[in-house]
Amino acid sequence: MTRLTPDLIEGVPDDTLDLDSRLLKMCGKTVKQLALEGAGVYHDVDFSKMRVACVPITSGMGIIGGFSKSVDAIVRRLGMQSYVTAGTDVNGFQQAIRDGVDMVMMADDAMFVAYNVHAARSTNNSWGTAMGYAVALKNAAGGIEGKDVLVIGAGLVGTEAVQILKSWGANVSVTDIKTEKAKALEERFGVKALPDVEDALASHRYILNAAPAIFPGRLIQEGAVISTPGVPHYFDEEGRKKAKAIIHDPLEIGTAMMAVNSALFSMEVSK
Ligand code: 2YJ
Repeated sequence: MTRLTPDLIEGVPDDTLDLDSRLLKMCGKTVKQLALEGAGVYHDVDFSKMRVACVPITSGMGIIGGFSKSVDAIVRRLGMQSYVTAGTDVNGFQQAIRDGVDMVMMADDAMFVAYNVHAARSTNNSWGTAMGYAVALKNAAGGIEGKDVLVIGAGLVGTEAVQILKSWGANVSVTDIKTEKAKALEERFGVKALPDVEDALASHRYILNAAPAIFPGRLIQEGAVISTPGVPHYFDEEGRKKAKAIIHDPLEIGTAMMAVNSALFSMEVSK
């Protein structure tokens, strides 16, 4: 899993309008609407009674400046109540439980979860990112059933994305610079493993990029729709001109998807 850096998430607490207006243009939906759809809900939900604690975690490579604050801002924008605990790690978790929160958000280097206290269930960021970006791709592509979709990267997010897109009836191909990883997904899920990342990219219009890769514009198809959680994020001028949509943000789509999905575990909401 790629580690976020403070400069990557610097703008997160303030830039929701920009992300929502970009998503509205590309997908016709806001972050909250995409997250609800990813959780199987097609109407607005009032989350104002959901109380969330974001716990900074010092283990491994330690605190990422601005991370908990950004998660807190994302959760608030969904209409939930949220705060960052004063204590870190187990101490912060204990504080959250003592305060009687409904959900705890916390991340170390390998795992980022939204834990619903009442349901004793969590949603992790790999699934949240894959689902959030798959829903965005589906909307930007005007439906995904029967379409050829390429997943780049056969890691945690890519593996989730392959399963999600396949379950929606897309013709899924997967590619990874480690060809054996793509091959393993071919065997597990009956998707197609493509050995050459560049050829795979050049031959697809609908792409979910779950790899830390930078793609030259010459390989991008005219009118391509690219849903791309991967960091670093960079597309050259040619790529930006040719693509119909490039969907990316450093943290918000995956985090909103996790928070909404876990919140719904303990809410009575019609589907
Ligand atoms: O609490 C903190 O500040 C840190 N322990 C946060 C660590 C955040 N985790 C990561 O950066 C993960 N490696 C990746 C998160 C995936 C976001 N798409």
